[in-house]
Amino acid sequence: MRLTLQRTRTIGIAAGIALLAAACGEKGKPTTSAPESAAAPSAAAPSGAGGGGGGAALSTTPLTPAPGRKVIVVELITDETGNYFKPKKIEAHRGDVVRYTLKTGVHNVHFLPDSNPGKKDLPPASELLQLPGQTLDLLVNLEPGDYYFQCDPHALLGMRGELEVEDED
Ligand SMILES: [Cu+2]
Repeated sequence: MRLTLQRTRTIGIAAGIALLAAACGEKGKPTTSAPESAAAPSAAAPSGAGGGGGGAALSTTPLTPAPGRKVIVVELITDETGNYFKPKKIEAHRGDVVRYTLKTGVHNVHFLPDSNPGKKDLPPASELLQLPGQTLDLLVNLEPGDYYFQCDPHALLGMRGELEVEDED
């Protein structure tokens, strides 16, 4: 009785080892097609800041202003008075970072092309921000001029703003 038990146990362990070995073997197989270098999109991160062209974008990761430039915080708010950007009018120089920051509510930021006739390099509409503290950074590299932006869900309720890009000084 005892012997049999012991025996089965040993067999069990042996089987386990065999299984393990098989699993390892499988993992060890040379991976045939490694889709690594498919396409490294140089999309995000206007790392140089300031100098460089390229379209603007609203970045969910914080950006750094160009040397000597600043971060301008614009809050996105829902409260008993409504839905709004604060401030709703901002002045920026090229190389500044406009940091849209969600305080309350659910909002996005959209530089609506139809409301910005003739303007180039408008960032595409952002996703909705839902978590307080979430940010969208815009490194300002737009041509000088006045730009309109809005929150899509609340535009008709007056959640609109204006970004004035100053001439270089
Ligand atoms: Cu909104």
